[in-house]
Amino acid sequence: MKAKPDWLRWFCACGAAILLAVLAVGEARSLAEAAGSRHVRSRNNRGAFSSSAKRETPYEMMLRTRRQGGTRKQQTPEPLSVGPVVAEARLKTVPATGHNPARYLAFQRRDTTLVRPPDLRDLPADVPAQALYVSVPVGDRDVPAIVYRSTRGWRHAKLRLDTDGDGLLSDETEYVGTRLGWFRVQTVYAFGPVSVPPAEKGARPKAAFHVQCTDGQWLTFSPAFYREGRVTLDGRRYKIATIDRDFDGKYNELFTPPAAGGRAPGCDVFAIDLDGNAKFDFGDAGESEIMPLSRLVKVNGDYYNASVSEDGSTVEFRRATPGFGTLDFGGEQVKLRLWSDAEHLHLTGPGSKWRVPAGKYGVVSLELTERDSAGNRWVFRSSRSTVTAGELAAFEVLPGETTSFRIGPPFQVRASLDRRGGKAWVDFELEGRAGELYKPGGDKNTTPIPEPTFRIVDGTASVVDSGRFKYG
Ligand SMILES: [Ca+2]
Ligand SMILES: [Ca+2]
Ligand SMILES: [Ca+2]
Repeated sequence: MKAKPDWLRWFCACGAAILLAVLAVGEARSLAEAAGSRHVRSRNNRGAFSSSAKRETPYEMMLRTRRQGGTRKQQTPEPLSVGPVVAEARLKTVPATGHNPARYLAFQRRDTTLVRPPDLRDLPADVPAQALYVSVPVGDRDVPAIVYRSTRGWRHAKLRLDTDGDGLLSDETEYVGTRLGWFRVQTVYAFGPVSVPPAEKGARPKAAFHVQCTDGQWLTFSPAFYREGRVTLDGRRYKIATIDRDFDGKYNELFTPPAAGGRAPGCDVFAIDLDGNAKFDFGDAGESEIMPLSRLVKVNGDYYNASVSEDGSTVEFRRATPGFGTLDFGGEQVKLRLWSDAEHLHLTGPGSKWRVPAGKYGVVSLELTERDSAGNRWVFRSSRSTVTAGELAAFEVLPGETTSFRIGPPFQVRASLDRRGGKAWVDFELEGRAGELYKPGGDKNTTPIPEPTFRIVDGTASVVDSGRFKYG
């Protein structure tokens, strides 16, 4: 939603906008509450709960079992037992061009700003009065950079990074952008591959990544190289890949929930061509051949522990036997996609109880089906931010234990305001009992509910702006 330039006026009006937006979803919300009337738990009781040891860390569990004379310890299986190495793959470095596994989960994004970082002491001579600045994530460093359209010659789009942190750009490589697809809706320039030497000499190999700038609003960064090799498991050969997502020179950072976003697991990435079509196919969590790095890989029904070396050049496979716990969604009809440090899963069906490998999980997407008292069937889908909100964003399944959730209606309406790239965004979502978030739209008896409308009014009740919410 585009804001009027008078920010003070907008600020006064935004509160009214939220109220109107809340009213606009009144029907969906009241119906959702009706659908949830069979749930009698109060919000104070919302969220995850497990049987006896639900909140215990492994250390606390150990203390408790010791207090109980060690009997429990004997009954609780280990989260994972692994055998000897059955295969070792050696991987070589290959460029990330064309259809490659680094295109999907291994890119990072940063918004631009018009504010020049105080550390940048000089600028190239052809910088116009207004340029864009961005901090580039390289491992644990933020490298300042400038993007601008040159005031000279062909007025090329250019990029420079202060890779050595001395505040000077004159000593840095100049990257000239190539415009991608002139008929695109968005204006996208591609730069690079850009290389950044390690902060300390010899500490890590050079980081190298591709950069794209979209509409001058944001930049994305994806690895210029990844590692690829082959492994034979149970007599069958598989192509595999390891990807250093954050350019820190290490390839072995495991997934730890919560994820930063639905395409941002926040860890390094692993890929395996399970169907043998010579491509790493990307799909939803639990089905994709490109996945956040985890302890377990399921190949042809068997579990393996895949141990990636720090430099990504070798992967050791051991047969693994995970301990299993139970995931219980209280009889709700759900479709769940989860990332984990154990196994990535796609779970579906009524009954909603599953036996899953013990591990730390985060829900990436959720679809919930409810029926109201009139027999209408409602389908609610998680919003993009569900991976970072509520109890489902990060939880643990312990071996031999049950982790339970009570989700869905009655919903609360959660509104937010954000200001990005010179625009103001008003957003709202429906929050279920475990703090999980849904798009306010949905399906009622297979018919999509239109996105709610909004109006912004100022202090004199005059309409400043109006429109309809849109959800991707
Ligand atoms: Ca410099
Ligand atoms: Ca890494
Ligand atoms: Ca494949």
